[in-house]
Order: sequence, then C-alpha cells, then structure tokens
Amino acid sequence: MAMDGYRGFLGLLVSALLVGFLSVIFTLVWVLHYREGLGWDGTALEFNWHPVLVVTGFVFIQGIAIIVYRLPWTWKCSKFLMKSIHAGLHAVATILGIISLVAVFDFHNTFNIPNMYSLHSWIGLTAVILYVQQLFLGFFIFLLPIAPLSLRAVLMPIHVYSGLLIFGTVIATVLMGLTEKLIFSLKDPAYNTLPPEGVFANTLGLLILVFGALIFWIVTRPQWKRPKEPNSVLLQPNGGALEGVESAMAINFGSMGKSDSELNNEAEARKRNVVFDEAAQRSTM
Ligand code: ASC
Repeated sequence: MAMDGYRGFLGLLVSALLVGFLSVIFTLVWVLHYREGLGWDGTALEFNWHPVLVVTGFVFIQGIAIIVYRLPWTWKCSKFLMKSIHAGLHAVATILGIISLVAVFDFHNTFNIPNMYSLHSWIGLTAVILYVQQLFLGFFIFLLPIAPLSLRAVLMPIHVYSGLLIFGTVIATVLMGLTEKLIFSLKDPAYNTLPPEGVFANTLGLLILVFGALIFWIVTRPQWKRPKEPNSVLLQPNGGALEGVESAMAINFGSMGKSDSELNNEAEARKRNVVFDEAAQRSTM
C-alpha cells in the first residue's frame, strides 16, 4: 500500500508504541517498587490498580485505537473489520477504566477518604462518562448498518472531535492525578526535595504527555488517512439513492424542456450516483 511519507509514519508509529509501552512499564515499576504493590483488599494495594489500569487502558490502548485506521497494512482489510477493531480496543479501554474507578472508590471507602472532591476526580469521571457515551454512539451509528449515511456524515466530524477531546482530557487528568498522588504520599523525603520517586514519576508524566503528542500528530496528518472507499465522496450531497415513485416523478417533471443530450447526460449521472450510493452503503458496513 502506497502511503505519502511512509518512513516518517513508521518512525512516529514505532516511537509512539515505544513511549506508550514504556509508560505502562514505568507505571508498574512505580507501584511495585516505589509504592506498596498490587492487591485487591481495599487498601493502598487496591488503589495502585488505578494508575496501572488507567495508563494501560485509558492512555495506551485508547491511543492505539485512535490511530488504528492509519496503519497502511490494514487498508486492504474491510472497513467493517477495522471499525470492529477500533470499537473493540475502545471497549477494552472502557472496561479497564471502569475497574480503575472501582479500585479508587473501594480504597476511599475503606479508609473513609472523601470521594469526588478533587478537580482530578471531577474531570476524570466526566471523561469516563463521555467515553462510554462515545462508545455507544459510535457502535450504533457507525458500526451497526442501521444509521443512514446522511446522519453518519453529519456526526463523523463530531465523533472525531469528541474522541480527540476526550483523549486529551484523559491525559490532562492523568497528569493531575500523578501530581496529587506525589504531593499526598511523598512526605519523608518530601516531594519538594526531589527524591528519586519524584523524579521517576515526573518522568512517567512526561512519557505519557509525549505519547499523547505522538498520537495527536499521527492522527492529524491528512496524508496518512485511510483512503476513502472509492464512492463515499460523491454520494454525500443527496444522501439516499433515487428510489420510489416520488423521485421518479421529480426526475420526469424536472426534465421538461430539456434537449435530448442534456437528458442523456443527466440520466447517465443519475445512474452513476445510484451505483456509487449502493457501493457506499456496502463499504460502510
Ligand atoms: C461511516 C463510515 C464513514 C463515515 C461516512 C460519513 O460509517 O465508514 O467513512 O461514516 O460514511 O461521513
């Protein structure tokens, strides 16, 4: 598959995968080496699943899900298969994200720590709710073959914008959470004396930010988009195919007073449109 600037794409993709993977490893090292480790008992061990699941699911897997259409090796795969992978990865991220919330609430409740007072929690919970909504809307509107093309066309830019807004918000929320946790728990030596754990976790925050920046760059290059299915550009203006008596009558009345060659051209154009429409309906499934 020919792609403009393929080597650049490959370089950035490998960097993103590397930085994303490193972020997950750093998070594990942070909770296993510097913090108390992992467990599911309502204590800090349970809380520690929160950063691990968020960075794995909500940052890394979500980031990959966002760019999955851009992998040129998949351009020969059907749009439906790619949409299923896109949705499947987002679904996995959703599940990990929700478990990560359960871990925090459990931990808070065990120690009577108040819930939902911090900016981190307000923005984070909002992001999770919007993410679930985005998943369901995407599933019913773009994956299932039930929504009309005209509705898909109107909602696609909103889907893309919302997805990137949520992804950016998640990264901002992770950085707030990391900062919070370091200020809460680094007492002796304190965070403001730059202890090794502080440096390590700050580096983790930088890695996560760089991962987001790489994904954002990859997904905003127009030349790296999956090529449109051959039809879908042409059929946007009038949405549905010509069908039924009403449109047939409209064609007949509309043709009054036109020359034979004009009528022939129009008929040819209509035929082409119908073919494009049918092909488009197929390709979006
Ligand atoms: C889809 C799909 C697209 C868009 C497009 C509307 O479901 O695969 O490429 O919606 O048809 O913009």
